[in-house]
Amino acid sequence: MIATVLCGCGRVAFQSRAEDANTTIDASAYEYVSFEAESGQVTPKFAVMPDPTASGGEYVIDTDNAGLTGPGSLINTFQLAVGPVPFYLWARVIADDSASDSFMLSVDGAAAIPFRTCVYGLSPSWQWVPVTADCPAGVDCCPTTNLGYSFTEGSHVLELTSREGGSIIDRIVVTNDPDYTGG
Ligand SMILES: [Ca+2]
Ligand SMILES: [Ca+2]
Repeated sequence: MIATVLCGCGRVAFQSRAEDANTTIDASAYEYVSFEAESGQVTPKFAVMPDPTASGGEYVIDTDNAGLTGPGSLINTFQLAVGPVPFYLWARVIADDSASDSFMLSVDGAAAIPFRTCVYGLSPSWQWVPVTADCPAGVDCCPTTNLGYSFTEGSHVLELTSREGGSIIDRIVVTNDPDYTGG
């Protein structure tokens, strides 16, 4: 937009390009690491399912009807180029039933916490949701604070295990952009 205002003067136009370059540098201060859930290590009763509406044409579902403490897992490993700074975890999910809208999530081997994919409510459509602080006792779905993880530069591991059978995850984003909303 600056280039349009200053159009007609080669020297100023050059400066505007420099400003654009600076803007790009500022934007790139945020890191976005994005990967398919199904690119991870899938152990039954977690399973990969084909779906033309899923990112990459597939998603991962916990097919264990028993839910909590059931067998199976999804393990995704990712690399970060910066840190330690607060990072946020986001996932593309379908949460269309209160009985199939959560996993247990362990980050870098820490104690597992509930990851409620219904944080923005139930919907039959794909939606992006953050990993958030847990809801009050007895509340299944609620918008709460996005959890920040002070990840160091290098390799990290996300492990999902069963909490509610039928829960679905398609794609994962790890970012230090606090204004990120998915996609
Ligand atoms: Ca639930
Ligand atoms: Ca996918």
